[in-house]
Amino acid sequence: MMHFKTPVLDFCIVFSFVAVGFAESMCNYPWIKFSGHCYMFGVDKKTWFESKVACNTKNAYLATVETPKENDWIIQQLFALSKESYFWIGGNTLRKVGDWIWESTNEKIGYTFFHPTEPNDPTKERCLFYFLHDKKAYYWGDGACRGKLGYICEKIK
Ligand SMILES: [Ca+2]
Ligand SMILES: [Ca+2]
Repeated sequence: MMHFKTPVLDFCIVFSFVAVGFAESMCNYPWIKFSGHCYMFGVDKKTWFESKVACNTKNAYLATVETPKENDWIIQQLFALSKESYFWIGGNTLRKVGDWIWESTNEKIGYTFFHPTEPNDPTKERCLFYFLHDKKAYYWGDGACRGKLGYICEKIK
């Protein structure tokens, strides 16, 4: 109990309260935290470009899905949300047909989770989205960028 009164310990207690408060304030509703990032699931339907702008105005970007863990977590959220079956994410081939990149980083898409029948129209469908197949499973597909879907924003916490 003697130690509780030392200035150093008092400082540590105050600091940890401040640190926890700060971290929580960075993923406020409707943002959801996963692995150091915050995600927001938009269900007001927008084109891919409108979705990108909507994310950018929230200091975020259309989601980049780079690992199976991130993909699995997002799909869990989509099932939990169950308000919309189509969601834009940040992948596109706008610079070159068949050349998938993430819009926010310009990096080539490595890991993918396309349905076996997708991508199925490389010249016309140049933006990346999640869709619910047979009401059972979410996959990625290529879609016409002007289509109006839900969207997933992501930002660093
Ligand atoms: Ca990501
Ligand atoms: Ca397609």
